Amino acid sequence: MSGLVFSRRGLIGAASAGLGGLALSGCDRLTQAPSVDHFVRGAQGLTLSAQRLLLAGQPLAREFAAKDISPVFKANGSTMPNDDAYLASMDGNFADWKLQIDGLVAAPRAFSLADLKALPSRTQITRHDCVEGWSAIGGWTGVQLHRLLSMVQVLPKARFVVFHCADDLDDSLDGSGQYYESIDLFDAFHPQTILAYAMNGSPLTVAHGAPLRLRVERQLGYKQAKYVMRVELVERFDHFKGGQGGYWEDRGYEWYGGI
Ligand SMILES: Nc1nc2c(c(=O)[nH]1)N[C@H]1C(S)=C(S)[C@@H](COP(=O)(O)O)O[C@H]1N2
Ligand SMILES: [Mo]
Repeated sequence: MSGLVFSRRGLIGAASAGLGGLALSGCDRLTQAPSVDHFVRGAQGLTLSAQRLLLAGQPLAREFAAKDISPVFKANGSTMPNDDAYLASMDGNFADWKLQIDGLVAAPRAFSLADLKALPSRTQITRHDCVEGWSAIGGWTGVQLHRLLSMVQVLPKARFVVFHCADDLDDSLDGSGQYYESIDLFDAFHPQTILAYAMNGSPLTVAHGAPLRLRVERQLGYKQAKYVMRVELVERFDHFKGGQGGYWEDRGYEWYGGI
């Protein structure tokens, strides 16, 4: 496997060659035809398993024991979104809340909190590192993002996952202060990348991002988007807000916030 460079197009190309030399270029037009639809689906499946194979060599972020959990885990950034729809939903204990997943997917879908909790979950105790100079160990339970992505069927064109949040940090009227984040498909399919609804065994509090927040454990605190309302699959993110792929990235932070 050494010497393999991660490239969705390369993998799809290899897959299509193996399936009889069909080229996938121009697949946007081809997906209209039902006979070709079957083939594209097959290629997508192959791409996902190829991704999993590549991820097999990927390190997991360190996981800790329950005894290591920090007695205090600071809440940082927004701790109470100011959005009316969010606040109304919060008053109803998020019973009417839904996570929308759309963009470059074949089957866009909305998930209630109950839907998400009914799926298999993952719990991980990890260290959160904020660029402001503090760290804390916490336990997170949620659904692995790859499960949701396979349910909505990511299209071959997709390269990034954008998380749209409920909070507007600088209260700007034009929405430019709305928190958002993005990761590539590599991180999106990583087994420790989860959308968490519980922290240290209890439902996520509003201060920590209720009802749902991202945990992408090999990256810094600002990537861990809280109050996630919508997950959008995109080919590029330069048309969002400041074009750098995240609220803090638009204000100078690195897009890949590796630890
Ligand atoms: N929606 C949203 N997500 C966010 C933030 C925010 O202000 N709004 N702050 C980020 C930063 S800088 C950090 S360190 C963590 C803090 O998560 P915590 O409040 O659970 O400690 O959330 C990140 N995700
Ligand atoms: Mo942070």
